[in-house]
Amino acid sequence: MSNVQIIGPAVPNMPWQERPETLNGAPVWRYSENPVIGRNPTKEVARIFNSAVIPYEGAFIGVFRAEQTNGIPYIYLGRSQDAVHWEFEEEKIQFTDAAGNPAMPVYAYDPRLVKIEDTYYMMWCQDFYGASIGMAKTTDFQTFVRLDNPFLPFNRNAVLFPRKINGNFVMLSRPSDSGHTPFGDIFISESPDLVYWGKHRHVMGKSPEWWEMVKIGGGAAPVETSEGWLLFYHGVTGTCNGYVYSIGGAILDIDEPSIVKYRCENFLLTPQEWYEERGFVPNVTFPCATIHDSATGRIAIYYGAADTYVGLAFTTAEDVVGYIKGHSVTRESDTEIGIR
Ligand code: BMA
Repeated sequence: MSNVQIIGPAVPNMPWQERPETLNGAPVWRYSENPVIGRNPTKEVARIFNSAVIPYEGAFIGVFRAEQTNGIPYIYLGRSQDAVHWEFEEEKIQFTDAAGNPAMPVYAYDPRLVKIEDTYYMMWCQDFYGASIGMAKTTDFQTFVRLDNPFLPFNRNAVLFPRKINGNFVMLSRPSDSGHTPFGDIFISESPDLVYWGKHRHVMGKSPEWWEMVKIGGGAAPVETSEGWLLFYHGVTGTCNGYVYSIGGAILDIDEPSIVKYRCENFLLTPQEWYEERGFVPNVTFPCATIHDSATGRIAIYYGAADTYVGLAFTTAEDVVGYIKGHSVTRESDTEIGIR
């Protein structure tokens, strides 16, 4: 019996490969058949990456950042029996307003997907007089109804927690500029109704660790565990040849998630395979979702690779929480409540 429990449903059909015997560094290992989504996945899409998947009706469904052949990103729906082989709809997701009228964003990228009670919520980055967060809900993956944009521009990397905390919806986000933002910390906001957002708090910032010196941003929706909220996020460093995006790990307090309990000083995964180092944007590993099984503690991390592919990596709650705790370095800006 594992010492670290995942709190949530069992997903016995989730994808899985055993940990290889030779693994140096963090206990996160790549799927041997990566990338799971290659180039030109459908007629009018050149690349799919930075995408979110979730168990659905005994199989899996996902919302995929698809760079169309005209270069504009939108979100496409995909379905899979095994969460490895995906079939995509040929037409992008059509959003409507509450009255059912078309309400398409100008563009949409980096979606996340979270189920709260019986509703699935998507968040993504879109134009709102500059880069900001869009949001929609669905119960059947047929109709997608836009919600009000939760935050003012500029903002990216919004991730809703998979349940209310102290009675409110809770969302991470990363205030930014409208370009290739050279700064950025993770903040948290609360809402009683997904319309009015407030009680903003700072969660954690870029750190002196060299792999996350420039900016960080929320990644997969936090996983509820017996140790707190397990957060896979991205950390960015700058080089003479541009940014490098790695995957980091932290554990947030279960009732006050603006408090970081543990934060791993090492990256959990950094670009090293051809599909992470070579593509539209080289050297990017960008986590957007996990599938996890409470019965076994297994976790599959879905990450965008080089703004071109989707990769899959595995860990267990026990392994990764142990590693994060064993290599934790927190600073005052992590452990404080986050108000100034
Ligand atoms: C960020 C976002 C991500 C992208 C990354 C690297 O600003 O646009 O979608 O993966 O840059 O290009």
